[in-house]
Amino acid sequence: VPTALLQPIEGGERFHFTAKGNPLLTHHYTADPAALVHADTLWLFTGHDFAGGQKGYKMKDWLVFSTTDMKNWTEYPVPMKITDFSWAKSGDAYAGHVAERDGKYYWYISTNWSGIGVGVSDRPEGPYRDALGKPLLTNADCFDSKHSWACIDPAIFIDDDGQAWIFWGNRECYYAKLKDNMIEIDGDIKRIDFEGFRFTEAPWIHKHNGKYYLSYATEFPEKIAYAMADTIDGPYEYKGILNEIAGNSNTNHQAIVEFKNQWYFIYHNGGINPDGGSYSRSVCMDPMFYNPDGTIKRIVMTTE
Ligand code: FUB
Repeated sequence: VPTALLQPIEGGERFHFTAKGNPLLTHHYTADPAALVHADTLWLFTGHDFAGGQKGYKMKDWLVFSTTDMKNWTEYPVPMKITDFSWAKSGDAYAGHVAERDGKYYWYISTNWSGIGVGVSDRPEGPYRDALGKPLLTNADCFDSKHSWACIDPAIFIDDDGQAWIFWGNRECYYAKLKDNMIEIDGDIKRIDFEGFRFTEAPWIHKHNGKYYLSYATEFPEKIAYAMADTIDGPYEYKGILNEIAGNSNTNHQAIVEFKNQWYFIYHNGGINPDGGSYSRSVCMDPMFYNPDGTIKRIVMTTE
C-alpha cells in the first residue's frame, strides 16, 4: 500500500522510497529476504506478511525492490503470487531465493506442505511464471523429515565453475546440484551433518576468499549460526552465532551478499511497533565484517 513515503515513478507502476534505517520498509511487513547483486544493482526479494499479529503466517505473495546505493530504493508491482503455483494447495508463500543464469531469473519458492517450486522471468523485477507446473522438490525428497514444512527455504549458490546448487530444509538441511537449465535436480540429494549442527531452517551459502560459508537458523526462537568448509560438500566446521534473536520475532531468516565492496547481512525482525511480531515481520540490513582468519564478526543490529 503506497503511503506518503513513496513517490510514484513513471505512471505509478513503480515507487521510489528513501531508506531511513532499520527496518528498511515501514509500509509493508516483509520477511525472508533474499538478495541478488547484478551489475550495479542490489535486488531484494522478500516474503510478504500481513499486519495484525494473527497467530500463524498469512503470506499470499512476494515483493521485489532494488537499489544502486542502499539509500534510494525502487519498489515494483507484485511480481509473483502463491496462486501462480496451482499445485501449491496450502496457499502459503514461504521463503524464496532468486538466481540468474543466461539472462533469465529463477525464483525458487517454498510453500507449506506442497514443497519447493520455481518461477521464471526475463527480468529480475518479474512478473514471474511457474517454470515447471509442479514442484521441483517435495517432502518425499526429504529423507525421514516429512512434517508439513520439511521442504522449505531454498537457497541457491552458483559456484565459480558455473555449477548451481540448491540447499533447503527444516530440521534437516539437504542439498543437491541443479542442471544447467536450473529447473531439474542433477544427481543425488545429500544431507548436511556435522558436529554441533543444530539446524532449524533458512540455509544460505556464500563464498569468501575460497571458503564456503553455510549460515542457517538454529534453535527456536531462532538465532543465525554459521559453519565453514573448504569444499561445498564439507566437512563443515561450526563457527558460532552470527545474529541473536531478532526483536520480537521467533524467526530471523538471513541473506548474505557483497555489494560494492561491502558485505551485508539482511534479515527480518518483528520491528514495526506496535503491530510487529513473529507473523508481521520487517526486513532489516546491517554491514557484515570478517576477521583476518576468515571468521565473521557478530552482527550488530542497528537502527541505521
Ligand atoms: O516465512 C515463513 C517461514 O518462516 C520461512 O519459510 C522460514 O524461514 C521462517 O522465516
